[in-house]
Amino acid sequence: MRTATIKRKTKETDIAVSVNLDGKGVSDVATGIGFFDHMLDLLARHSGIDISVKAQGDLHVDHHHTTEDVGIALGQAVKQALGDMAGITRYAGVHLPMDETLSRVVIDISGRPVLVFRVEFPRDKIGEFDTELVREWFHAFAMNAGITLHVETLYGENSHHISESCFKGLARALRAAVAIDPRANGAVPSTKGQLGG
Ligand SMILES: [Mn+2]
Repeated sequence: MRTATIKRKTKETDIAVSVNLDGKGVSDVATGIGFFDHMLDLLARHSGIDISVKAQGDLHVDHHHTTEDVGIALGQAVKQALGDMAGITRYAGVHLPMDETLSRVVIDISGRPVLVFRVEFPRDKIGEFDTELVREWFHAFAMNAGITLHVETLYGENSHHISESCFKGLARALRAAVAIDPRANGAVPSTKGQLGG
């Protein structure tokens, strides 16, 4: 089974994350931030990855540490669950509509962490959540999962829809990229024979 559990505790946050890449998209998420829980819930549902996140953070400061540190822990969990990446599809890309918004998310499970994030939000906040934290989360996730991730919102008007299209796009791209490719015959999908450098 491709599973992993990560526990991460600092003076700012205390986080436990579990993933099952071959799950059914079941989420069990509690970060103390309603909108963020909504995004992680979507991520699980649409990726098919079972995701559990329990986070207690310094929300009296703001939502920054909790959002970023969940991204770090979830990225580490996905990387650990992927193991040597044998047999994975590796590349995937989707266009993900959410009403008037369209985002493109393209992923390479390369072992080389890169984020290109071309997303602009019309509003500074969605509920209590600072929209600038969407980028912080994607950056933390990509760096720690060791993936190359390109996210671009091509157009959109509503900040909630824009964020949702990014998370759902990541979900659908991840779903395809982590899937076992039957034609790979268990090989690591690189002419170098390994991923990560
Ligand atoms: Mn929504």
